[in-house]
Amino acid sequence: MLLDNPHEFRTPDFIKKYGPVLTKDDIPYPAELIFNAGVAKYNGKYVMLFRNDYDCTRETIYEKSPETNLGFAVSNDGIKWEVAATPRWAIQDDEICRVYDPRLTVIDGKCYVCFAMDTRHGLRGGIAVTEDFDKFEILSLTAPDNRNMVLFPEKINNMYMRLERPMSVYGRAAESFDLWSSASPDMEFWGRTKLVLTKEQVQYTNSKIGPGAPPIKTKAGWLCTYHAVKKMDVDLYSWHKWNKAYYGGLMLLALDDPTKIIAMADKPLLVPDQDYELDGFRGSVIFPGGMIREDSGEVKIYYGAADTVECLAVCDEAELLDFVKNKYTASR
Ligand code: BMA
Repeated sequence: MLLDNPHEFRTPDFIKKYGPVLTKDDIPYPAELIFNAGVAKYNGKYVMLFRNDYDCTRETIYEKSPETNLGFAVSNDGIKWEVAATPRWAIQDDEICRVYDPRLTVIDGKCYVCFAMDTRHGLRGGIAVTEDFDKFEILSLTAPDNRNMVLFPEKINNMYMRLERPMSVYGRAAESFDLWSSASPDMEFWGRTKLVLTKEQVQYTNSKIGPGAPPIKTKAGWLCTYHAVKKMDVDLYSWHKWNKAYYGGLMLLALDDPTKIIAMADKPLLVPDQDYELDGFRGSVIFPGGMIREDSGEVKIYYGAADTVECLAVCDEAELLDFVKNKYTASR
């Protein structure tokens, strides 16, 4: 059965959706919701760190929060994944409740993991480094509340840079979160924090925005995805009452100063329009977390769909650049 699509936009036709590349059926340990993965090319393979929410069912998930761990998978082609026998990262102690929504960036041969950490005293954004996806060394944690951090893949003007989404409570209307950047000389101390994109600049959102996948470098600028939330008047297909649609957006930041936007697509890049995106734990959620540019110019975009499965969409860098400058026409 094809579900009704309640969205006013459609995914542009140059995006080829592959569908889910990882679901709970692929996981050799307790797993229910597989989504919001970070993906990178590392030591000649594609690597993925994915979020696994488990110990939950459709009936009970709102009475009892699921458990969360991060699983690890490798691939030769970025499409078929081999999942490691055990989960790789789960932290829980008196203060830390869980880590989730990882994003991966390789810098100078090391793999950095940005993650969200729920603690008893608020939500923190963290950066860790790993060489083997077995041991993770945490390099920095933000003050609460902050999350959705992504790192640029190289130093810019001699500084590491990240995009992030602090959650302003007092100075802003409810759930009006924006996208910011910070810089660091060493991955530990972060400062020079600047506002990059406000939710008012995104025409198709009436709620919050936040970074998506780590940016990729093109000759024209840094291509960055972000998520943008629209509260809908209709109930979306979900395991529970849910009306927040998440779209994938696209912007281009200046190469020498990525706090400056040089182009922005006025329509969403990824719109939930397939059954596996429309229906699930939280229907109509698209959450980009990984983007890989191949030497051929092909770009692979990985995203969580409906907070239930991990998906892949493929397109071409040239088409993304046309789209971000609002020059894409279906007939090109
Ligand atoms: C956000 C985060 C994401 C999730 C999204 C939609 O606030 O919790 O992990 O994918 O909501 O539920």
